[in-house]
Amino acid sequence: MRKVILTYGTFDLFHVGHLNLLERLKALGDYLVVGVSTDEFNAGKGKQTIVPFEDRLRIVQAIRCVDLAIPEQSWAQKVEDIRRYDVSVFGMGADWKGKFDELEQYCEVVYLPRTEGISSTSLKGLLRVLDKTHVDELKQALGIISAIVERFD
Ligand code: C2G
Repeated sequence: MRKVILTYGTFDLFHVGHLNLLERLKALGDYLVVGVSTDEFNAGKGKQTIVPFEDRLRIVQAIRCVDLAIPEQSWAQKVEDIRRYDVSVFGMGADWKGKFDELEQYCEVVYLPRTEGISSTSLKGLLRVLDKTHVDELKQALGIISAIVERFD
């Protein structure tokens, strides 16, 4: 009788924080089901993703500790998925602590520590700095600053 673990996420710009969480969750059982938020569902979360859903789903499915990747299309599908996959444990990172306690009537609910110092948001910030238009803005600003410095020389 396999012990099924379930989680959900956007997994944009897949990074080691996501991997740590998925591996920690897999260690709690034998079979890990991961719901990957669709682009439409993310729009509802107010989340702008860089990597399209199809690619995020493929990447998560390819992760060794993941047994099944499924689309996450609504907040409400969790109960359905818990029943469909006979889930023993639902788990999320600790930033969601308390948000899914109502699922305790269906299965165990755990919140695991997040990996500090990395997030898709911070990676997007880094990418923005490398973005060409942003570099042009920085060059323009440097031109203005050097003109001011010259006047004081
Ligand atoms: N996470 C983590 N450490 C990080 C970043 C993320 O442990 N440094 C965890 C989050 O706590 C979450 C999972 O990785 O459990 C996926 O994170 P996101 O892709 O940001 O997922 P989110 O947008 O929070 O979507 O229905 C639940 C939502 O779909 C969760």
